[in-house]
Amino acid sequence: MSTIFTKIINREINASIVFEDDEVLAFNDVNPQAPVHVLIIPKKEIATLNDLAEEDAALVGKLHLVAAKIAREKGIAEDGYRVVMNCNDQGGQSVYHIHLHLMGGRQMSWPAG
Ligand code: IU
Repeated sequence: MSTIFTKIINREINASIVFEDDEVLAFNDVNPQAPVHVLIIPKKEIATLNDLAEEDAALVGKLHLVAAKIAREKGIAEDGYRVVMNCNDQGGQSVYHIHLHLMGGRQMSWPAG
C-alpha cells in the first residue's frame, strides 16, 4: 500500500529534497530531531525491513552509500552521525515505506529511546 512517501516521490507533496537518482530519494525530515535529519528512501515501495527480498540487497546497500555521501556533504562525516531504520510499531516506525534516518550535528545518546 502506498504512503505519503510515494506522494513525495511523485511530487504530489512538497519536500526539501537533497538527493535523487533513479532508485533513491533523500529529503529533510519535516520534524527534525537533530540539526541534520535526512530521510533516505528507495523509490520502490517496501513497507518494512521485514519485507525485504534478496533482490533488494543492493538497493538497501545503496541507501547507506547515499547516507554517507549526504553526511559528507553536510559536513558531519568526521564528527559522526547516526543512521537508523525503525521497523514496525515497537521499533518506532510510523511511515510504512522503508527509510533510513540520517541524524547528526549534535551528540547522540545511547541506548536510543
Ligand atoms: P519513522 O521511522 O517511520 O517513525 O519515521 C517517519 C519520519 O517521517 C518521521 O521522522 C517524520 O517526521 C517524517 N515525515 C516527514 O518527513 N514527512 C512527512 O510528510 C511525514 C513524516 I507523514
